[in-house]
Parts: sequence; C-alpha cells; structure tokens
Amino acid sequence: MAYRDLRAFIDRLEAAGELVRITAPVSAHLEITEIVDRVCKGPAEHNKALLFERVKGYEIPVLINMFGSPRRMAWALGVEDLNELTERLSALIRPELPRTLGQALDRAGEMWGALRAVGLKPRIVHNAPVQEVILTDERATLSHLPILHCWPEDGGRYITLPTVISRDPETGIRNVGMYRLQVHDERTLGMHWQIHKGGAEHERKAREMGRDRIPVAVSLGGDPAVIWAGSAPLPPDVDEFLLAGWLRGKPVELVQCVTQPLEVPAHAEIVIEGYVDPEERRPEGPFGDHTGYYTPVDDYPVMHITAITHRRKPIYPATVVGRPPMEDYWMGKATERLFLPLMKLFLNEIVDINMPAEGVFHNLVLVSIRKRFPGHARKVINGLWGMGLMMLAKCIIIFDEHVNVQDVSEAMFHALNNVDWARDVIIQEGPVDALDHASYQFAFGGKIGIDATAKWPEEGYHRRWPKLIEMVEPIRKLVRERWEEYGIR
Ligand SMILES: Cc1cc2nc3c(=O)[nH]c(=O)nc-3n(C[C@H](O)[C@H](O)[C@H](O)COP(=O)(O)O)c2cc1C
Ligand SMILES: [Mn+2]
Repeated sequence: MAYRDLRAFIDRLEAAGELVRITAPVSAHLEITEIVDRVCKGPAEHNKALLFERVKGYEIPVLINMFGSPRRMAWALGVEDLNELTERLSALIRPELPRTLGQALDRAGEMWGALRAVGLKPRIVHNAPVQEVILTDERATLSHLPILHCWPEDGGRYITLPTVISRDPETGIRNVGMYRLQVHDERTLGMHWQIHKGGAEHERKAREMGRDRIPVAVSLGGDPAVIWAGSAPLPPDVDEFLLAGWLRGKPVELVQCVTQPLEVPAHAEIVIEGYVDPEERRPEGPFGDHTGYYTPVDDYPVMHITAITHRRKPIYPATVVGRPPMEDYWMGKATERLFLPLMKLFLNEIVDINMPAEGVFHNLVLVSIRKRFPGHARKVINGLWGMGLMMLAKCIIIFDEHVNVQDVSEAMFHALNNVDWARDVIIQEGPVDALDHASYQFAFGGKIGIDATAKWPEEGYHRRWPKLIEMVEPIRKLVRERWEEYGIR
C-alpha cells in the first residue's frame, strides 16, 4: 500500500476518524506542545493525528502525531498491525535462518540485494509537486514556516520531523536520517546529527578529504513511509529510500534539487536545500528531548540554506518529543518490529525483543532467547552490543523463551527473581548514546548486561532451579465452569 504523499495519508486518517482538524487559532510557541502532550498521554480515544489549520502568524498548517498510535504507525507503513512488519521482513529473508555467521553475513547481503533487485530503487522524475514554488537566494528563508518552539527552556525553534539527505563524499551512497534542526536564523540551521549517525560520518569523511562543503537537503512530508525511513537504523551503505520503496511496494519518486547535487522526494511538501561546512560548528540546544530531559548545549554543524522549494499550499509536518510515551515511541516500535528478523539473522536464538517506553530506546532492551548452552545469555548480550546502534543499549536483560518480554511486569517479575546480582551481570564500558546524561563522559560510559535466564550446573549453579508455580488444567477448567456457582462478583 503506497500513499502518493502526505495528503493521501491524511485522507486515510480522516476517513477512519483518526485525525482532528483544529480550526481554533493556536501558537507554535509551546501551546501546540501542551496540546500534543495531552493527546499522547491521555485516553486512547483522544489520541488522534492533529492538523492545526490556523497557526498564529503563519499560513501553513501543522500536522502532528500522525505516527502516534500503533494503528496509525502500522497504517503509515502499509500494514494493519506492526507485527506484520516482522512477518513481511521474515518472508524476504526465508526460507531457513542461517546457522553460521558467514552464512548470516551472506544472507544480510542477499537481503539488501533483494531489496535492490525487486526494482524498488528510487525513480527519478522531472516534474515534482514539491517544486511548484522555488525560492532561491535571499528569498530562501524560513520565515513562512510554522516551526515549533517545543518546550519552555528550548534554545529556540526546531524542525522536528525532517528527512535529512546527504551523500557519502567517497562512495556517493545516499543516507537519509531524521536529525532535528535548530533555527539559528532565517537562512541557517543547526544540524543535530550525532556522532554515531550516517550524516556525521559523511561530515567526517568530507573533512578528511579536505572538502569545504557537503550538500544536504531536508525534506518535509511525502509518503509517511518515506518520512519514517529516515529514523530507521540501516547499515551505513544502505539507502533508506530503498527500504521505503520496499515498504510501499513502489519506488520512491525523487527529483533533482534546484541548487544542490542531491535528489529529494518529489511528493514532499517542502524541501530545504543547502550545505554543511565540515569545519564549522555552533552551539546547538538546549532541546527538550525524547529522554524526557533537556539535552544541553553542545557544538554541532551548521546548514546554510541555498534554496527552499514547496508545494503551492504546503502542510508542515512536525512532532514533539519529551517524556515518553510520545509519537516517537511508536516510530521506534516499528523499528523494533521490522528489525527483529534482522537481529535473528545474526543471533538466531533470539525469540523476541522489547524496548519499553520507560527505557527511551537505548536505556532498556528486554530479550527472550532459546537457551541452548552455558553462557548463552552472555553471548547474546555481547552480540547485541556489537550490532549497529544496539551498541548504545545501556541495559540488556536476557530471559528464557517462555517469558513474554512484551509484558514488562511479567519480565521484571522473572528478572528480579532469577538474578544473583553478584554473578549474573556483565558491567562494561563502551559507546553510549549522545543523549545519555548519566555517563561521566560524552558518548562513553557504562552499560550492564543481565542474565535473567534459569541457571545451569555448567554455569556454576549447583542448587536445584525451582519450577514456576502453575495450576493444572483440569482444576482450571473445573473452576472456570463452576465460577458462577461460587457467587464471587
Ligand atoms: C523524532 C525523532 C527525532 C530524532 N532526532 C535525532 C537527532 O536530532 N539527531 C540524531 O542523531 N538522531 C535523531 N533521531 C534518531 C535517528 O533518526 C536514528 O538514529 C536514525 O537511525 C539515524 O539514521 P542513520 O542511521 O542513517 O544516521 C531521531 C529520531 C526520531 C524518531
Ligand atoms: Mn543510514
């Protein structure tokens, strides 16, 4: 299921009663945040996508919270339920999961190859709605965009739901990332690509190669699968538009930028073109972040705007992050579901993974495994720490396969019962998320792996591991059948 653009998705949401048009005038300064925060954390029936049609001081409407529920997130990626993503990707990797790392590497290669081969590479078009209006030189300013000031102590206004496009200066391979941008002035943006991310790697390479500019483009809007794909942690040499094409079942249509050697989604609402000078840095922040804390000021690269193109009547998409759960939690859930088969490709003992909202992704990863040998939990902990952005996971807890890790209460019950805190933990230092404020140094700190599986004699446990209490089925059935008779109401 492919949406042509953001409007097609809005139509679908509206037809299903999943979108509210707000015609009351509202301010882009804090007011929208408070509304969205209530909608994200309030009763499910209030949790709708919001289209603010009258944002004070602007003509352009703001769309927010389109991904903010499991149902809308699933619809955005062309499925009815997020678990279907796991099935779809498993089907692409089938038949059997490989046993050895060598095979696994081949299979991962094959998988990306398969994406390329199914003809879902982006397609270049020459006529693009996003270029109906072209503003260059001094006309290319941000002044007409309803960019939000999200939280009271934010350092300014931020573009919060962008699709940032750049190319590896060496290989030319495209990267698409979702990195917030702070408005420094009407023609300059702070580029918050963190050091572990694709864009930052392009910047490092450009600096080493002595380049004075990296072209960048920021697209806003388009098919929601295209927007979401920017947040997907793909390997560095895989173009996120390929993944978006596969999700849509149709290639993403791209158009050549007007002032930069890059292509952007033709059906986007707005595109900001420009460049980053790899030697330039400016203070960025503070920003009320998805950790629920303000990320303090730090030096980040700067994007200089060379052109802005947009549709005749564009819609500005945004999100507000903050203390979870908010919209980005569901975007991360989609990633978790989609990447589960990929993680199983390398660690085929994994049964399920849950990154609960309280852990804001990198703080807590619950994993159930089919335990087959002594030390198996530790193998999985170390394996995950070696896999892409999982390197940033601060706490990984491993469970036996019968534990439903999607139920955090059930998982905690088993973990707290099963762990000897002197013996069943690995404490290590390594890379941590750039947003982690607990680590004593930036991006480097401690992490813990916890083995909450039942312990074996081969692991040095020589007592008898107890059995879980469970009632026998005949008695359950008996009580079920006689329940009315007992008169307990
Ligand atoms: C709403 C939202 C905002 C995000 N903001 C940032 C950000 O400002 N900087 C950053 O490095 N990552 C941010 N991320 C996470 C990245 O998008 C994510 O790590 C993605 O995998 C990066 O793409 P890359 O692997 O191609 O670099 C954000 C994610 C979401 C969902
Ligand atoms: Mn990437």
